[in-house]
Amino acid sequence: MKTTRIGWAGLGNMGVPMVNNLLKAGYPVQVYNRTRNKESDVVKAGAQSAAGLQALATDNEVIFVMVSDDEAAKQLFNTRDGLLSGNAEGKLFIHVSTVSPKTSLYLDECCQKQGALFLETPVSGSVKPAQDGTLIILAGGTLEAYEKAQPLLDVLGKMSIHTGPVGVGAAAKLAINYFLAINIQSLAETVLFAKANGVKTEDMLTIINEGAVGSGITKLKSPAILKGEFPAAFALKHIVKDLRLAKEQGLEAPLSTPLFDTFKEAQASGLGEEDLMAIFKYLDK
Ligand code: NA7
Repeated sequence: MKTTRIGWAGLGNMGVPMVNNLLKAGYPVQVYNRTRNKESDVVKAGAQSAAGLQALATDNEVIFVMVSDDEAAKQLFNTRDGLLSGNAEGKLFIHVSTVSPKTSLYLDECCQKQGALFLETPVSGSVKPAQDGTLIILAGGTLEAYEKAQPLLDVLGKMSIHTGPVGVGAAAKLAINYFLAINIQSLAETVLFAKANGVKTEDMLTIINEGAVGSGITKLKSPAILKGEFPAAFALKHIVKDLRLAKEQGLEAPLSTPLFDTFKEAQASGLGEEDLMAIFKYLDK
């Protein structure tokens, strides 16, 4: 059994498999999720349920936060009985959610005021790499915080990159998710264009995946396209959020506006909780 006591707030699609990997690696993990009954699976796997957010921070040495967006993260850190409401001095907060660099810098400042260390570690990869412990972790923060976090990051990912100070990891994450969105939408558009001209979807996916343009993401998403089922590995609403953040961060590239608009419209049509590959369903009309 490892001795570093870990707290984890946020047990969504990503949080659960990541906690499971820390448990499997022998770490004691205490958990908190806003909807508390969603803690039951990881508790069955050996985690403890924390009394609340304040207790999560005071009882543990390293506290991970993995929630939806900027507002959720700010709430968790700063509500009256939140993570920073007790004595947080000397704690290391590792913030895994995808948020804007501005929010990340703000959370870092809040932690510094309490004498705590802060590291942003958004991840590239969704549920499957989270389950397999093969995420790519984009760290931003001081070298001290990064080195302290490294043994835990090694459990969660196949690699971590210390990209620079707080904010740079968040920016790297927005950039890679822009690339992801382009890949997903272009895959959907290509297959639909081919289908409209008599090419079987299965054949078109084979042509893509066996050739130089095939990639990890085209291979990963092909079964969902063939089945026509899109359970969320990475919810479409999250890519809308990330594209919004990227645009707020200055992304004005030619593809960015139509891409953002299409995913936004798909979300408005009711596909927000499905996987981002459900853009295929939205465009297939
Ligand atoms: P999910 O599966 O949508 O899970 C979101 C989590 O965030 C879940 O635990 C939510 O708790 C929690 N959440 C959302 N809003 C709040 C507020 N206001 N307060 C507390 N907790 C909240 O997301 P993923 O796990 O796929 O992704 C997480 C991040 O990684 C996200 O930034 C992605 O872009 C990448 P709930 O269960 O609803 O009570």
